Formats: sequence, C-alpha cells, structure tokens
Amino acid sequence: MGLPYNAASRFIDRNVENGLGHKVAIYFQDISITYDELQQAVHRFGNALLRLGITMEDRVLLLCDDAPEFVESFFGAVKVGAVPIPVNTAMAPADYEYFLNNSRAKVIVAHQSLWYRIRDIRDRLRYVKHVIVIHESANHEADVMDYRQLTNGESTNLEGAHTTHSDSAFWLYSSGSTGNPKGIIHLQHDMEYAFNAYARNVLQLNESDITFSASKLYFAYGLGNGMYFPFGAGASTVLLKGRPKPDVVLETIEKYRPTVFFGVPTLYGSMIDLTERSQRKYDLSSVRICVSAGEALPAQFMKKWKQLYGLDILDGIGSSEVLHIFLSNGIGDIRPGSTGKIVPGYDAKVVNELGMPASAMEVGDLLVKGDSIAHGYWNLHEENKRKFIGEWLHTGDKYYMDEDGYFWYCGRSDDMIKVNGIWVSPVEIENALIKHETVFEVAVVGVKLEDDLTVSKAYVVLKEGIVAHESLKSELQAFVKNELASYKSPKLIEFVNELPKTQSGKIQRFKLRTGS
Ligand code: 3SK
Repeated sequence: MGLPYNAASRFIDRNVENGLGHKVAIYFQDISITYDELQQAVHRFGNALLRLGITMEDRVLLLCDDAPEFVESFFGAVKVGAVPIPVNTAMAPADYEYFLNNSRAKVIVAHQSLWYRIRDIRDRLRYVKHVIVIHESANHEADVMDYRQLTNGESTNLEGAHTTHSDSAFWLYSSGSTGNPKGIIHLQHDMEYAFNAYARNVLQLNESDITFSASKLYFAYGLGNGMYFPFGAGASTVLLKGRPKPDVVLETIEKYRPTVFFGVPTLYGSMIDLTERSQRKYDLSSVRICVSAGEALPAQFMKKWKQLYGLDILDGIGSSEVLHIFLSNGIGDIRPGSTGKIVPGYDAKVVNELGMPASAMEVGDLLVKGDSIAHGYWNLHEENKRKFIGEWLHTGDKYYMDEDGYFWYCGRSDDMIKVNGIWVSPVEIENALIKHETVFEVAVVGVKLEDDLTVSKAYVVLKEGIVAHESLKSELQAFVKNELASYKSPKLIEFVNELPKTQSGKIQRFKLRTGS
C-alpha cells in the first residue's frame, strides 16, 4: 500500500489550510474566484459524481474550454478518486468516439457548443452513462444534465477518497504514429513532482505570481502552466476561453497583468508580426518571464521579442509522458537556439544506435528519467515495452548535447510531425487524402519554413488521367478538413510523379523531408 496522497488535497485544499482562502485562484472574464470558492465548487462537483454512483478509477472525459468548470471538474473527480481525462476541443466526432470507447469513460463533462458537436454519436458510446453539460445558452436539452443544476445543491464538504501516491489521477491522450491516440496514465504524485522540478526550480514560481498560458489546459503543457503550477505555489491563474489569437493574447496580458506568460513558437512569431505591423507596443510590463515549448523556438524570435519587449523567453521541451518540461533554459542562463539543460529533478541522456551514451556533439536518441513520468499507456502492452525502459523514457527525439551540457534538438526519431506544438500523425492525414477520388498515392512529412517553424506537406501522386492544377490543392486541403480536425489539413501540397520507396515498397519519408 502506497503513502496516502490526493492531488486535489495538495493543489486545492492546502491553499485554504495555509490561509490563502481569500486569495484569487482564477481570473476568468470579469470574475475572480478565490481559493475558498474554488474549493467549494470542487467539493460540490465531487459530491455530484458520488451521487451519480461514480467511484474510484471511473473515468470522466472533460471536453471543456479553459474555464473554471474545467478546474472544478478536474479536481472534483481527482478528489473522489475518479480519473479525469481532458481532451483536445478541436477534434472530429470520430476522435471523441475513440477516446470515449477506448477509455471506457462513464461520464462526459462538456461545454454546450462542444457537446453539440458530438451528440449525434451518443448511440455509439459503449460506456457513457451520464452527460453533464455546461450550458452557455438558455437552450437546455432534456436528455443531459445541467452542470449548475447538478452541482448547486451539493454539500461543500467532501472528505475525499483514500488514494495513495501510486493511484491513477488523470489521463491525457497523445497522438500515436500509427494514428491511434494513446491514453497516458498519470499518477497522483506526478503533478507535484513536475511542479517542484520545473515551476519551483526553473521558474521560481511563488505566491505573488499570476500565470497566463495561451496553450490550453487540455494539453500537458497548458495543464501545468494554467492550473497546477499556480495552485502549487498558491498563486493565481488567468484563464482565456477560445482561440488564443495574437491580439487577444496581448490584450489579455494588458488587462490581467500576469507575471509569467507561456506560449508556443508560432504564437510568439505572430505576436512579433502583429506588433511590428500595427506599430503598437502592448504593455507587457507586468511580465517577469516568458516560456516557450511545444517545438524548438527559433533563435530570431527570442532576439526579436527581447528587442520589442525587453523580455527573455525560456525555451524548453517536455512531453505528455513526462507531464511537463524536463530540459530548459534558465533565468539568466539562456543559450538561444538550444533547449537548455536538464531540469533539476530529471536526468537525461543521449544514446547512440548501440544504446551507449553518445559523446558530446554526437546526435542520438534522447532518454529521460524522473518521477513524473507516466505509469504507462492504457492497454498498449507492446508500446509500453518499447517506450518505458526501466526508469528511462524513450522520448523519440533526436538530440545532441554540447560540451557545456546544453541540449540541441535535431528532429523526431519517427515520422510524427509537430505543428503549432501539436503532434500530428502523417499516416492519419495520408489515410484521409487517399480517400479523395483523384489521389493515387500520398506521403506526408513535416518541413521547415524559412522562419524555422514546421508545417505539414503532402506529396501527392494523382490517378492516371487527372491533371494537376492549383485549385485541386485547396480542394484536397478542404477535403482533409472535412475528414479530420482542421489543424491536420496539410499546409503545403506538391504533386509528384512517384514517391521514393525502398525495395520492399516502404515510402522513404526522410528523402522527401530532406529533398534528397
Ligand atoms: O511539447 C512540449 O514541449 C511539452 C511541454 C510541456 C508539457 C508537455 C509537452 C508536450
């Protein structure tokens, strides 16, 4: 039996016990929610789950925008030992069918507009017993429960389940190279470990901080930035519902005056662009440090941002399996273009093809070790054996370390593409494109543009008799948008006569990537 531990007690109740009950935990639109109020809402939601018969280890899928209800239902579920699974809000109905049937979630908590996108698949959901909708309009459907009505009458006292350090706390889904997302099981102690390692050690986060993450809470990156990092420190968070467009993000910083800002390289690029085009300098004077992750931050973005706003961006890399950032530049210790050094609390090594430690400057596979690494993937025995090797996690990234201990990213070991910080499976895009009546063969790869950012590019061989023309490219892009989440549509398309292949007929994607 492991040590008694519950992550909701650590991240919510402890702040109230420490006398921070009156402090603002969440800034959202025009309201602010104190730790006292948040704890009460968490407890009401936990009690509502118990009343519905939800017990320890039952999964609860969260299809929620960044809003207080996300936080309340996440920690309410954790407190009763149930397992919340936040998922990307930009997926297609078929993806949600997969998440729900694969995880066997018994409950869905969804914002109304997101529920409308999937209600037609309800009959195909094998395990869902309850749908709780966070209504955004006066239109309430009869066959679902209303979040507010359900929780309003519940008690604000909740003892919580007898969970231990080693109990499951929550899952995240990551994309798989074969197309199927993998359920990543995180344990009760993982958030506290990641908080201490990165937020405390690297960001020096403390009670006086206000965090604002443009990356959404359903990403591992956003979940720390916008939720358990600030709560771990007794600090405050700003939640922004909807798409983090550059003007909205900059105006949000002006309005709420956060001290720590988290973004991804593409967003920094578009905020730089907007600032230069509009010749308007936004007031970012409240911010003490900016963070970037998701993909490598081009060195010129770092330089430009510093020129425009006098602010440093700490670039780092994390993964959903590790839960948060494990390699990072540090405050006062930045090497532009590199991913920085090992975050204290983690260990990392680059190994060559023989599995031996690579020498300095030698490119190899990056492995990482640390106690926030996931318990494993749900129901994927073979993948688990390949990915979790003893204490070490195979990241799937190619890296080298320089003589001073800074790590430099060289690309993915497999063919996955990271676009705007989100992993995209080329196979999934290929499978969609091949359905189009004009497509004979297709291969999708990630290519770097001039500004060093990665986009997806489809190399398409058309069926005999079909003539290649420019408007067919947009037709194919629209076709993919119809089949999959829109961000998966290839940014670039090139028509080719044939694809490079091995003797056994396997497509050589690396040749397309490098143009060799
Ligand atoms: O992609 C990343 O670099 C990352 C950072 C923090 C947490 C999770 C991820 C995937």
